[in-house]
Amino acid sequence: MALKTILLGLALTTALVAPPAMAAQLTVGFSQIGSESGWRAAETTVSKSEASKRTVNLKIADAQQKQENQIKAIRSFVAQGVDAIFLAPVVSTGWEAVLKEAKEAKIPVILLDRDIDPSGKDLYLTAVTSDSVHEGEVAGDWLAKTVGDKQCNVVELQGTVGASVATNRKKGFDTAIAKHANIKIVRSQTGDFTRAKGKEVMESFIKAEGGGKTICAVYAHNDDMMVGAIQAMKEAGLKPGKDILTVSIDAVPDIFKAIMAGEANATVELTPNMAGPALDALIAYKDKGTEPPKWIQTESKLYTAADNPQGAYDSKKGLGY
Ligand code: GYE
Repeated sequence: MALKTILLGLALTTALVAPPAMAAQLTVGFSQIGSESGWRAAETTVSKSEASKRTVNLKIADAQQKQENQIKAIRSFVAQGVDAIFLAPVVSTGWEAVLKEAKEAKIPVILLDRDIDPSGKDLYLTAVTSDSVHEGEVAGDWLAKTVGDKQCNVVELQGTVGASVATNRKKGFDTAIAKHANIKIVRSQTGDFTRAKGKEVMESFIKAEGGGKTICAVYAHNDDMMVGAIQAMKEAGLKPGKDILTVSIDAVPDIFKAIMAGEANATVELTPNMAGPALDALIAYKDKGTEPPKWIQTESKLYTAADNPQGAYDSKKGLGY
């Protein structure tokens, strides 16, 4: 073959395998709630790694649980002209004005892990969340199945007041137990999704319920509050997981430890990877104009001692919980 042909061939091959002109790197601003729970910490860690896998520049602003800080962060992302905004809304109301500003600036907003009121539907591109009503139902169904016909007084640790997930997890659980006259919620209070408040509120429930004797089960809207509640029960001389049943949500490594120790009974898993699907939807939208569905739903799976808690624990390690 003539040298010229070989050289031409080489040049063509190189042209074919050379990457196409690199799309401009995307910058995404993420208004994160804070670090109230192990799940939230893992979500932040996983978001960073999912962004770097896709060479997206992710700027995270920690709002320390305050909506006003989230609003400020969004305004600052708009001023910086980011390509998109991810928002984990601490509460479900009060977003209209700031999300309109983002919309006017043509910056798409994607909700992560919590929802806003339905009236705000046209103010965001998509929401990556679990079905949090269903999570509550899964928890309630597990309890109903476990107690059978036995009379069961439940105490409930709610998540942050006004958060979509707290409202929905309550609603789902209430619906599930409404079918069972023997199960009722006797006390319900917010523990703000934290271990410390979960423990504090559980202590007051135990006092109010004859040292815990009249409590059959604890339902907590997240595992961190349950870990706090387990501590409170142990300090009161009770045996969580035996005297008092537990069911909560998130599937953080520490709840698997408690399940293995026989001190917790069940958890509903929530993936900390909300950013991965959000980034894929965003990239497809930017590159090809693909409109994502309004809701990208993650799975909710129940775990008990029968579901290889050691394996679940191992698979969660290193994810930043
Ligand atoms: O379950 C809880 C957290 O919004 C789904 O927030 C999230 C919840 C999660 O702090 O642990």
